[in-house]
Parts: sequence; structure tokens; C-alpha cells
Amino acid sequence: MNTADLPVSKLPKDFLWGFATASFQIEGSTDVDGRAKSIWDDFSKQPGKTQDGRNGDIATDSYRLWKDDIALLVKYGVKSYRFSISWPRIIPLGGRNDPINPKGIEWYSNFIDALLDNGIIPFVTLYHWDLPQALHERYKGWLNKDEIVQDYVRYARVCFEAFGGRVKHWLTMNEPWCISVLGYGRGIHAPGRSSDRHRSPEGDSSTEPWIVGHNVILSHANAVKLYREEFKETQGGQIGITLNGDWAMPYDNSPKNIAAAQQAMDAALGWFADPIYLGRYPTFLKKMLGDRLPDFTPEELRVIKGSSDFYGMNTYTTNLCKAGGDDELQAKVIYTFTRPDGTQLGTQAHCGWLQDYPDGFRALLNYVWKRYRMPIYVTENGFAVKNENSKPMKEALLDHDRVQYFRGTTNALLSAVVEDGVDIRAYFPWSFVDNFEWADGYVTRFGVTYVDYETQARHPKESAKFLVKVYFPVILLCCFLKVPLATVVPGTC
Ligand code: PNW
Repeated sequence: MNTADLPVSKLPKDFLWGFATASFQIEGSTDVDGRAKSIWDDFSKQPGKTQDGRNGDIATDSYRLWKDDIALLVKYGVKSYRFSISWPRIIPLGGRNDPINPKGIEWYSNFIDALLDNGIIPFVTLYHWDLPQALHERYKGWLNKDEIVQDYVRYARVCFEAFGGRVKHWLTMNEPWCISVLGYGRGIHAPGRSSDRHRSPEGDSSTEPWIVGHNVILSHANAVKLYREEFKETQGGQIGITLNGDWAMPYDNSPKNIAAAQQAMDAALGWFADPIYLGRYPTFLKKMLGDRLPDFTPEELRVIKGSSDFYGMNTYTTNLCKAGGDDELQAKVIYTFTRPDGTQLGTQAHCGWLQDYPDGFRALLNYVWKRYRMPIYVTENGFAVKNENSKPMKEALLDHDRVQYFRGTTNALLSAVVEDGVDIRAYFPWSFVDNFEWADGYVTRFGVTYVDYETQARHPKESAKFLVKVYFPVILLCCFLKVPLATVVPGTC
């Protein structure tokens, strides 16, 4: 294609890019300055819950090393930084009548000031899985609609009041699917509930994930209502939710596998996106679950529909979908990475659920744009190189597969914007640094920065250099010149 014929780029001037993290995965210092426990504190200490038996007590020590972290972000030249606030640092016992912890407020306040002083825009997640343990003990946390919605909204209010003068980008929740399915269905994330009695003494995987998902949606929507009614006018920020969802591709052209792929989209992404953007649960989900899927009252639906200013997207991979199986948590669909001809979809990551397939990212961006018509903020996207943790550091820094991954996704993103006309406004690779990868412990590394856990020293990997020195300025240049990436970096599309 000749440059002159190219469609005009729609990358906005204020396109945000940077890196993402989450409080429990990086902060450590779990018992200082008045913080109380989150559900991950004890869970990660139970034998067998994390792959390497390690927990979040130290993580990347970012609660203490925050100035060094900001210095590195400055060196990388990011425009924005996505991080999360720890609820049990702000309200240690969590509830609406429980005391606020001034030390917790002070820490995030200083952190936000320092970001802004360095010209970095804070992009803040209110809830990235570290529920105050006290709320789980008091009333079973996300399972209790009457309590959790009010407690979450009060926590959100405290954050809007304390930080909203400076924070203009809010995410209410990170990945409700993971909260519900991994925490209350599969039982592999805190609080670890499941029907599997080898895993958990309590729990019901056939009902609890759907109840939790329902209550997470309601909590999100009511926090947004509060923001819009009492803060938006004076603070002028944006607020929305971020959903995980990977592209579901039919295994082959058979009608049953084409239908299976749509079911997979409905059950993972539509479960949350359909109520929030379209005002109803997907028909497939209702049919599969019957009355195990809670209903929203008409009044609740009015609060939920339209309760996100944008579409927050976390996405990592593509699954080939075959009809079959009886796993409701996966829409009764079988996932595979092996094509009918026996070849693999893409490069395998360290974790079993991830292969590199950039065309799927482009397809997902198009699907979400066409279905929901909301501007898209890509709030997570990344890759864990196979066996990176077993390599000597010098070798681990040469993270070729991660560079390839980001080369692919960057091209896919630009093609979606320039050729397909998708409205994308932000890109945050996961993650700024290697960190506590939940049930994987520290075995799986997602960072563009290597963390030496003996010394806590940070070392940029090739992928960080790639994103920062080549692509990010190039994205901005493409935006400025209104041309796609291939015309600026030959051979990339
Ligand atoms: C996301 N899956 O989690 C989270 O938002 C991050 O905290 C996490 O570190 C990152 O992705 C990498 O895993 C996911 O099983 C966890 O499909 C598991 C899945 C997807 C996302």
C-alpha cells in the first residue's frame, strides 16, 4: 500500500502508554503502616497454594523502593503508569464503618504526587484482588451482596476524596472473571473456594462464581454512580472497568465449533461486558445456568447499563475452541492451541494458558469495538518467556520471545487503529517488573524488567528496550505523521 492511499490514523494525540502492576504483586511490606491482611496474605502461605511456596510478604519491595521504581519509569519515558491501591492499606478492616488509615492514604498520596511531578499520569485500579481479609471473615466477602456493595462503594469514596483531585483515570475492578472463576470456582486464587474438596473444605463451583460475578458488577456500577453524581463534575476524570478476555477462535469451520467459539466469548467476556455496555446477561449464559445466574432488578440494571466510560481490555492469547466437555466455567467448550493439522497456534509461554498469536489480538479489538462501540484502553497485555526463571540473569535479559510477542501485538494494535478504524486510546504492557504471579509464585516472570529477588535490583530486559526505545516513540511518530507502523519501521507488518 502506498502511503498516500493510507487511511488517516485515529491514534489520538493523548494516546496513553506505560506499564502496569498491582499492589499485592509488587508492594511487600504487608505489616507496616497500619495495613491489615488481604485474602492473599494467608492464602499464599498455605502449603501448596503457590508453585514455589512463596508469598507476597516482600514481592518486589516496591512499597519501600517506590522512588527507585518511579526513577525507572522516568528512564523508560512512559506517559502513564497503571497501578492498584491496596484496600487493606486504606481501610484495614475494609468495612463502611471501619476506620480509615491515614498512613495508607499518605503513602499513595506521595506516590501519586511523585508520578505527577515527573510528568507521569496515574492510571489507578481500585481493586486488583486484595480484598481485606476481615471482610471475608465477617461475611464471606464478594458472596454477600448486601454488605460488599456498600463497603466497596465506601472504599471507592475514600479514594475519590483523597486522590481524585489528582487521579483522572480510574478502574473500578481488575478482571471480574478471574475474581469469580479462579477465586470461587477453580479455587486456585484467594479465597480458594471450590466444590473440589481436595482443594477447599467449603465452596460450590456451580453457584458461587455467578453470585460473585453479579456482586462485582453491582459494586463496580454503584461506585461509578457515586463518582458521576458526586465527583465527576469537580474532578473531571474517567472511570470504567477492565475485563480479561482472550480471543476465541473456532477450531475449524464446522458449525458446532463456530458456535462453541461464540459461547466462549459470551461466557468469559460477555458475562460482564454485556450487562455493563448492553444492559443484559448473554442469552447463552442464561440458558446454560438457568436460575443459578442471579437476576438484576430493573433498578439495578439502570445503574449497571452504561456504567463504564470506556472498554478496559486485558488480553494475552487466543484459544482454539471445540464444542464439548461439561465445564461450565469454560462455557462447555474445549480449548486447545493445537490446530487440526497438528501445528501449534504460536510460541508457548511459561504458563500453559498462553501462546503468542497477534492476529487474535487484532480480531478481539475488532470484535469488542463492533459489539460495544466504546473507546478501548488496553490495560494489560504481555508474555512470560518459557523457563526464564531457570536461566542465568544475563540470558533472561535477552527475552527474544517476549520481544516477538510485543512486536506482534504492537503491529496488531496499529493495524486495528489505522486499517480497521478501531478507537484505541491506551496500551499498558504487563508488567513493569517481574513480580508475584499469584498461584505461580515467582516462577513465572511477566516483567519487561528483570528483578533479582536476592538484591531487588532491577534490570531492563530487551523487551523493555524494544518497547521504549523503538516502538513507543514510533507509535507517537505514526500518530503525528498519520501513517501506520510499517511505513516508519520497514518490515514490521
Ligand atoms: C492477569 N488465565 O491475570 C492479572 O490481571 C495480573 O495480575 C496477572 O499477573 C497477569 O494477568 C498475568 O497472569 C490473569 O488463566 C491470570 O487465563 C490468569 C489468566 C488470565 C489473566
